[in-house]
Parts: sequence; structure tokens; C-alpha cells
Amino acid sequence: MSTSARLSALRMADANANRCNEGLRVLEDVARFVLDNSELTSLLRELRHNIVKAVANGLNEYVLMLGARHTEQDVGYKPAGDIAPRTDLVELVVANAKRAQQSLRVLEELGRLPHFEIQNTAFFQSARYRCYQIEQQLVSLLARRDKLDRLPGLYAIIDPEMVGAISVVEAARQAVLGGASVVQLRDKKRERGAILQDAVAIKELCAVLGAIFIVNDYPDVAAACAADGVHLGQQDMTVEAARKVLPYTAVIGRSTATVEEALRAVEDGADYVAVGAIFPTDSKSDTRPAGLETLKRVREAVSVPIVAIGGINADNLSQVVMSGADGVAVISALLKQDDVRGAASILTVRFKESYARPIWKA
Ligand code: TZP
Ligand code: MG
Repeated sequence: MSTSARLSALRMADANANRCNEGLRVLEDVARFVLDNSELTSLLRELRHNIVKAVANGLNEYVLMLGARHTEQDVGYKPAGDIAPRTDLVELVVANAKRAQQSLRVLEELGRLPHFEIQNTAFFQSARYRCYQIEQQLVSLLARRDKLDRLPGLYAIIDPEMVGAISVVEAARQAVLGGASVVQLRDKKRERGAILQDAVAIKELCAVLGAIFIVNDYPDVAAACAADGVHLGQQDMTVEAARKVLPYTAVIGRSTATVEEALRAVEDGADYVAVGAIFPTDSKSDTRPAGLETLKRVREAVSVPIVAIGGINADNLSQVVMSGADGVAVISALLKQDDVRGAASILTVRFKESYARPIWKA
């Protein structure tokens, strides 16, 4: 390679090492300050450090690159001014992930030049693939966070055994029209094939009306109808197993009756926990009592959203919310009423009267 070609290649390596570092730093800060995700934060920091090392194995290479840097002669440099605004954090993540991936590709290609100081092509290639995965994880976590932001409110559980005269899908529609922020389909009797048919219809109406749709018990049904998430009891599959079946964007909730179970659920990766039974209930035979005191203690112990469940109605709802619930899950207070929409509307108004801002975002 001629001296001038070598200097140009060093100049490219310098520009792309900087570009990559800057892109990864933005991703790291989203993981750290937006998502509070320590795992991804450390992973990105480590990746950034390893890339710096791979570009400049020692001070010698770094000094060589700095020597080749001519910022003022860069024909691609555009002074700040008309910088297009980003519409949201997802766009910011995607743009910066692309910046890092593209610069890693350039570094990889430069390493193929004969006798060039900076080699490590295999490393740059694997770092680029790592970046594709991190981009997917960050975008998915942002999507999950967006769902959790919309979770507070009435969490309507639609159980075919309890709907009475109207259909399951109609009951779900009434609940959402009345103001429910979440609909869960809880079917303990039918086979998955029949459940899926209703799940597809409810998912569709929730998407149109802006509610979150959760399938109880079955991650495969949730995946098949592209539900927003799944709810798992203590005897259902683990959060980790459910994640293997569901896309990263799916929200996973776990039923708990004690502080220890709630802490374990969060440690296992649950996005929210349900705490109950808060009050006695006729809707489920094998419940364990949790009570308002447990709810308060769980509130102090975890920072994920909490959905309270069990015997909640319009009269006791505000007590439940004051004890730390972000969502109130109900079956009979909704489905055993003649006017499901009207009941949902009263419960939603009561919720809004007593709920302050989400505690997990404080
Ligand atoms: N899990 C704990 S209590 C309960 C479930 C599914 C039943 C809640 O129904 P209701 O009628 O709102 O008490
Ligand atoms: Mg279950």
C-alpha cells in the first residue's frame, strides 16, 4: 500500500472508530437512563471498550490515526444547523445502532487491506452482529416500556364462564369502551384452538381501541394471536420459558401472593406482578389471601407495575389504589353486572380519582 493510501485508510479508521463509539454511547445511555437496564448498559460499555482496543492495539496506532485526522479538510463535514429532529426514542436507537453497525462494517473492510495496521476483521464482524442483537433488544424493551406506561387503570379479566348472555368478544369490547386499559382473556375450560379464535378477535378490537391485550396461562396462544403479553400463575411455565416462545416485545405478568414471590417474579424477569387475592372472592376457588398489607409491602419491595386482584369492586377500589396498585383486575365487578360498559366506566372513574402518577416512574 502506498503511503498516501495508508494515511487515507487510517483517516477512515479514525472517523469510523469515533462514529462507532458515539453511536454505542447513545445506545448505552438509553439502556442506562431510559431503561434502567444494568445488563445491557454493561454489555454496551464493554463492547465500546473492546472496539477502542481493537482499533488501536496500542498508543502507536492511536497516534498514527490522530496524525491522519484532518477535520477541516473533510469534504463530508456539515456544520451544525439543519439537524432533523428525531420523533421518538425508538428512532434514536435505530439511527445510532445503524451508525455503529455501518462503522463496524467499514473497520472490518479496512482490515482486509494488505499490511494495514488495523486488522481484527473477525472481531469487527462479531461486534457488528452483537450490535444487531442489541438494537433488537433495545427497541423491544422500549416497546414493552410503552405498554407498561399504558397499563395503569382497569384490568378487565374476561372469563367465558362468567360472561352470561353476551359473547366473550362483546364483553371485552364493552369493558374497553367503558375505559379498561387492559383486557385479559382467562379461559380455564376450552381447548387452545377455541381460545385462539376469541383471542384473535379480542386482540383486534384492543388494537383498534387502544387497550393492551393479555392472554392468561398460554404463551403459545399469546404468540399465535400477537397479543401484547401473557399472564402466568405460580404453577404455569417460568418467565424465562415463556420468553422463548414470545417475541421480545411481549409483556409478561406473574401472579404472586407474598412479597417473596413478587421479588422472585421480578428477578425472573416479569414485567409486572399481580398481587392477590386482596379480598375474598367467589371467582376462583384455589386463591391464597394476600390482603392490603401484603400489597403495601410488595409496593415497597418492587418497582415494576403492580396489578391487584381478588374481590375488588367500585366500593373498595380506592383503598386498593391507595395501597399501591397501578392496575385493578376484576372479574365479577364487571361481568356479573347487567351493563358491563357502565360498570367499567364507574370502575375507571374511581381509579382515576385515586391514582397518582405511576410509582415505578417516580
Ligand atoms: N386470581 C386471584 S383472585 C382471582 C384470580 C383470577 C379472581 C378475581 O375475580 P373477582 O371476581 O374480581 O374477585
Ligand atoms: Mg395460570
